[in-house]
Amino acid sequence: MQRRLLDNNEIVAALEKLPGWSLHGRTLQRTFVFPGFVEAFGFMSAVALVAERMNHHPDWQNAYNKVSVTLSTHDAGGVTALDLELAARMNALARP
Ligand code: H2B
Repeated sequence: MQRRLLDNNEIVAALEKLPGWSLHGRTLQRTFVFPGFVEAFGFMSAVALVAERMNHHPDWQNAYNKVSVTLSTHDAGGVTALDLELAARMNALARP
């Protein structure tokens, strides 16, 4: 069940394989830093297509070359496997 709320132990274990991400309350957060605005916006565009396909969308903010992301499953009220999956895909897309 992809939308089952994960407990903190499960999340902390999964974060070992998700560099840059950390648990903040009931969300996962990471700030990605790029050389400039175009790279940051390109990343957001690539993630948007993945998120739409997953029907699972990030809460995020862009400031020039930085993209600050908060992930949670709103319908479940916390972190689920969908957030871990989207975090992993974002990490893969952010690699040069
Ligand atoms: N994204 C996130 N992050 N959490 C959700 O619970 C969620 C979503 N629900 N994208 C989806 C869309 C839902 O609102 C639609 C109706 O399926």
